Amino acid sequence: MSKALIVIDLQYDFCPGGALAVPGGDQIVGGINELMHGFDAVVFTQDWHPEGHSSFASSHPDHNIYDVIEMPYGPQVLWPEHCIQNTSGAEFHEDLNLARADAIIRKGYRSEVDSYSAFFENDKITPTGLEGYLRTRNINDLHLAGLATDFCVAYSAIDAAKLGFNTTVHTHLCKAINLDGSLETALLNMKKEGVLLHG
Ligand code: VGL
Ligand code: ZN
Repeated sequence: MSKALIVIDLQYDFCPGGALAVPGGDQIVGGINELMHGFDAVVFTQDWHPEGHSSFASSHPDHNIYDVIEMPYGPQVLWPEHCIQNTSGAEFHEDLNLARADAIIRKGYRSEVDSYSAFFENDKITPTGLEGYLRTRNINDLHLAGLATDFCVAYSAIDAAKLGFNTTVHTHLCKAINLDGSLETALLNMKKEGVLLHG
């Protein structure tokens, strides 16, 4: 049995100066590099949207950034355009130790569905393939860090716990967007699913 570190979306668009900047997003890079030492496997996720993605407010002329709309798969927050494929904003932070990546999972690449979780798209049924990757490598302990605590980290951690992985979120190595109390809700939901919060 092995343990993996999953580093969530440490990309320039989520760092200060980026299109969907998370306050302090760049401050956790060094700590995450340190944390990698103790793991059998390290996996990175990369938010990877095509231009005109349906999660962008710009794709919905009647709506504003941060509006919540009803999509065929459920409610969806509308974001500023971010992490567009092959742009500099979609690149990983240059200080991140990418050499340790055993695998990089891209997500959100289908125009019509967003994907917060590293395991399933927001329709909650389309898998990214990460579960199979981890299981075939005999990994049962997952540790998560990255951006953003209340969206991609929380959705990934909750799916991981539901899939039966022992799941820990390193909260001091995550930063939040915090829209309308989303951080508090995310922390509560993670605890409810049995996710260990390691502060
Ligand atoms: C994320 C909003 C939109 C995240 C990604 O990485 O938390 N949030 N796309
Ligand atoms: Zn996104």
